[in-house]
Amino acid sequence: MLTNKIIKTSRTLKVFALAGIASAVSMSVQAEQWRGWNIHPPSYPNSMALESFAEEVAENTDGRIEPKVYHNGVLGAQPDAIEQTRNGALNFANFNMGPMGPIVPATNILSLPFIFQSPDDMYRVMDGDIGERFAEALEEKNLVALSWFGSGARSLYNTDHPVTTPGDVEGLKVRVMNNDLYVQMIDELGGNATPMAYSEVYQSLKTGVIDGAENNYPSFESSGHYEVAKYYSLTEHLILPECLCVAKSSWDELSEQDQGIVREAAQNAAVEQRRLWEERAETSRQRVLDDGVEINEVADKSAFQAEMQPIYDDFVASHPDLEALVEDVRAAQE
Ligand code: BDP
Repeated sequence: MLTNKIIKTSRTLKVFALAGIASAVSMSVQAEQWRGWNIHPPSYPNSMALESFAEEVAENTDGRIEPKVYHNGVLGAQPDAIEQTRNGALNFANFNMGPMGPIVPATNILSLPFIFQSPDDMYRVMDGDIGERFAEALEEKNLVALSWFGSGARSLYNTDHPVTTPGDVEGLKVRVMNNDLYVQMIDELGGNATPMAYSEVYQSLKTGVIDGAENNYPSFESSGHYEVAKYYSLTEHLILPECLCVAKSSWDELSEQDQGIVREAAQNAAVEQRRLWEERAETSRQRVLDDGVEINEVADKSAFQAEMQPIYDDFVASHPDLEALVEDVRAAQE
């Protein structure tokens, strides 16, 4: 009887011990579920690139990290998503540098109108040492920028008339992204700027709360704004980089090996995004033209640039520590 009991007990212990090992093993292979924020619909170049990133990370880490992308801004507006990624509630995201300015002042340099001469110049600058300096500034605010996406050039559009001179902006109510710099930008042109979430722009255009906004071809098209705003004027005043950013807390938890995998996947995603972008910009341009949008060139962009000088002056006056970086961004394009 007694021996029987001992045998039984030791069997039970063995079973517990095995269960313990099993749960330890399953804990060590338990996947990190990463939630990723994305404002665009699934067919947008950035979205497709984020999906490839997620897939490559899951595959190359053998499922240790399982990123999932939430498209269409369902996880919130961009300024909120930036905060959530900074505090680790979200793990990764594709952010535009426009709404980043209020949090990371150095990135406002990228929002100075006409700071980049072309998207290619922007890529060249961001892919080099200067891009590293922006990445360091982001990291100080708990965002690890692993690669840079493109977003073409942003131009003004409205429901009423073509814009060919700064005077044509006079009195227009223009939606801008959340950044005081853009309020000043529209003010200098004599318009009235309204910072507003991207998701609210369509309805606001339709109901006349605003007369116009500004964006690149793919966003102008995919958001449906072109259905309402029929005048797209090629001011090309902003050429903004976007990051594939990971929350610093998520990044710091990774082994060196996994950091390497995640970084490489982000860089591959940027290559893909930039390629897809080229195609999509053309498709979107064609689509809005087919829908009756009038696209006009702006022959004298220097007239718009001249109006922007106070923004540069004020920026440097309030951020003397950033003056050198402004100069370096400019000099890198000479
Ligand atoms: C798009 C950007 C997106 C911005 C949006 C906007 O890719 O990140 O949120 O513009 O205007 O071009 O808010």
